[in-house]
Amino acid sequence: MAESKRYSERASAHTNPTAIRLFQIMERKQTNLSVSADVTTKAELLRITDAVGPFICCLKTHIDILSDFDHDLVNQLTALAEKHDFLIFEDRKFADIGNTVKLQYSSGVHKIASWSHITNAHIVPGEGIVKGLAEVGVPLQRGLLLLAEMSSAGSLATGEYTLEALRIARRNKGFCIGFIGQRRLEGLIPVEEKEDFIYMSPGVGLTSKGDGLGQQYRTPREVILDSGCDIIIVGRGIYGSGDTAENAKTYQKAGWDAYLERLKN
Ligand code: 5IU
Repeated sequence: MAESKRYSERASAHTNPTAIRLFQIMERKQTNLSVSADVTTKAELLRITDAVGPFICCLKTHIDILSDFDHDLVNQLTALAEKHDFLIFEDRKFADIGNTVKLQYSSGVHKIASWSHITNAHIVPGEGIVKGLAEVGVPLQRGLLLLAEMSSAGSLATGEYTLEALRIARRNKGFCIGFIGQRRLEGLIPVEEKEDFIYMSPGVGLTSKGDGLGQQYRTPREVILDSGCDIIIVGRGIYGSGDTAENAKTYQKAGWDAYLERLKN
């Protein structure tokens, strides 16, 4: 099972260039932390990114919430990704038919595919969404995550829907590198030894249990050790209050300690 292997071992066995880079960064920097910076100005996003950069493997963005988006921001984020050695994941949650998402991914104001190493998609429209995104993402060596589950209360992504995400990912292995979810799914359907999906999990907090708008938090230990996910995604727990860099360091340690403990099992 992938979850009992080191990230470095998984890097050597993988075939997707983005997945390989991600695992290598995780091992090199000893971090399974992704910071989600949901802020609405360029200055704030760049401040948070520079502060958390040394402690993360991946920065998760919502580029469409910025009031002052421009291409200089993309250049600066890309420079910070090189300076601190992390990947960029635009949490776009594509949800339309293949032909439309292809255009949303490649074009428009944001041109997501040109700078974002990883993006994600709902499977509501069916497999065509993956085919459409792949036409843009595969030539650029990008990686796609499917939304298998959500952290919010009352999420409809459960049961058969979640299993279908796994089946779609299996049929599109070169490009689908994993899932956004709350737990490893492989136990639910027999796994092939060579398969290795990355599980990134949002809804992570060390102190808070929720936000009054449906978000539900679990600890890094619950996510990495108990649920077998690979990467914790943390937002307000890091930039919400206190010292951003110190908070990131705390979550990095909590996530990495849980991973080391998992390896012992
Ligand atoms: N996010 C979730 N839950 C999900 C998915 C995405 O919280 O199931 I899919 C996003 C929303 C936000 C970040 O960008 O992850 C979590 O931020 P906080 O840690 O501030 O709640």
